[in-house]
Amino acid sequence: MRTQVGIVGAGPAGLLLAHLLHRAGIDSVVLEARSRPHIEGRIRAGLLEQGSVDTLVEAGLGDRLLREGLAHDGLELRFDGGSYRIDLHGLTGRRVTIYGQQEAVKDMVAARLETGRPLHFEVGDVTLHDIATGHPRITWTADGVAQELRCDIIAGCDGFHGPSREAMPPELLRVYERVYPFAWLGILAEAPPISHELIYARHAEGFALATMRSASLSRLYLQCAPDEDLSLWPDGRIWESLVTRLGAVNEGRVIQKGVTGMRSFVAEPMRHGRLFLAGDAAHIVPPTGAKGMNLAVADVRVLAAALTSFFRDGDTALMDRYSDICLKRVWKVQRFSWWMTSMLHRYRGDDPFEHRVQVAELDYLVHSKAAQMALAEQYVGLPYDI
Ligand code: FAS
Ligand code: PHB
Repeated sequence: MRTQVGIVGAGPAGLLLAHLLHRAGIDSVVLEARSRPHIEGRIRAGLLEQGSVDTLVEAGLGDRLLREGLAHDGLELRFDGGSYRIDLHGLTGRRVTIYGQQEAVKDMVAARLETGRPLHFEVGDVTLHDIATGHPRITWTADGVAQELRCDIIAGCDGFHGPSREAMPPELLRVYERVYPFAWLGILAEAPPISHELIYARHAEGFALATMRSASLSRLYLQCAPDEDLSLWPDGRIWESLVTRLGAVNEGRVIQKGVTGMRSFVAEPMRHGRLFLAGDAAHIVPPTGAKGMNLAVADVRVLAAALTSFFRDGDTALMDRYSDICLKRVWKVQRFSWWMTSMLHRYRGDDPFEHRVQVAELDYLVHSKAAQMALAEQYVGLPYDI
């Protein structure tokens, strides 16, 4: 099999890249380890920056997003018994949109299948070869039959646990990581959201976040231990803890429950030879800043432009700058996500100094327009570098 770009992974990064390349007349093959129902059912991110919405709409992927997405002009912070709204749109003229990641994946899978170009599900043993040459290859198995794809470029969009980052020469790879001493227990519940906007709550018992997927579907998270045993959290205990931390909730049938670990992770560089990493394959952020999927979109915008220059004009300038351009944004978003996480979570529960400093940070934030502008312009999404 031969193509121009071999894409490993059909998450937001891989699917969006395939779509943008197809629109530029560049051929690709997408290889995905899981089944279509699995990737379309994976409950993950939910919040899109203005730039991500604009990117999807401009690419012709935004019809349902514009119909069903929930546009938000602000968010709420709760701490020390108080409740404060940050006027995102008033401060920046931009807004964020709630649209489940799995919905965006469904839209992009449908768009890919409509092109008739290859998207292989349930592939096995994906292995990258000759990435430092001009003729990289990907081998894999489909129904136990060995396959090979010869291509000009490989895009590693296979998430944190995929093979692409592992294919980078270890002596060239620099990894930066911080693992947080807590996780998020997330639920999806058939209950109307308690507010039309998101609520981030800092509480002595721990962090909580009230978000949503529709007017009748709530998405709620609460801070828990990093190795939390979900069996110790029956629904009743979850609702009780959410009431303690948020002040009030609308209870309903819990239809999904899971624990998500929290880490900050960056692998540099994001490119070696003809292999380009994008999205979670290169970086992970704690979800407090709602940036994971949005960073994947930002990487792919740069990669699609770089590969278009390469295939159309033989110009490698943008390819050669790909990693540097992406990492400039990645590190700003890492810092923002780390800051939001540090301000809102209980680290060392009995540390009175930590408690006072966190409350002071939040108190300064909600009483300073300058501080609110700093939060707002990062939360709605910084302008793209290119
Ligand atoms: P993805 O991980 O989405 O996609 C990678 C794809 O590669 C997957 O489909 C995988 O099956 C495939 N793959 C892996 N190995 C492969 C192989 N060997 N061969 C072929 N395919 C392979 N972000 C937020 O902003 N807010 C949140 O609340 C949030 N919650 C999250 C909860 C969980 C449990 C996780 C894991 C992540 C969460 N994220 C959240 C972050 C998440 O949304 C990611 O940032 C986003 O999925 C990144 O997209 P991709 O880079 O495409 O990676
Ligand atoms: C979500 O809706 O899943 C969500 C929103 C904001 C976050 C994290 C998750 O910071």
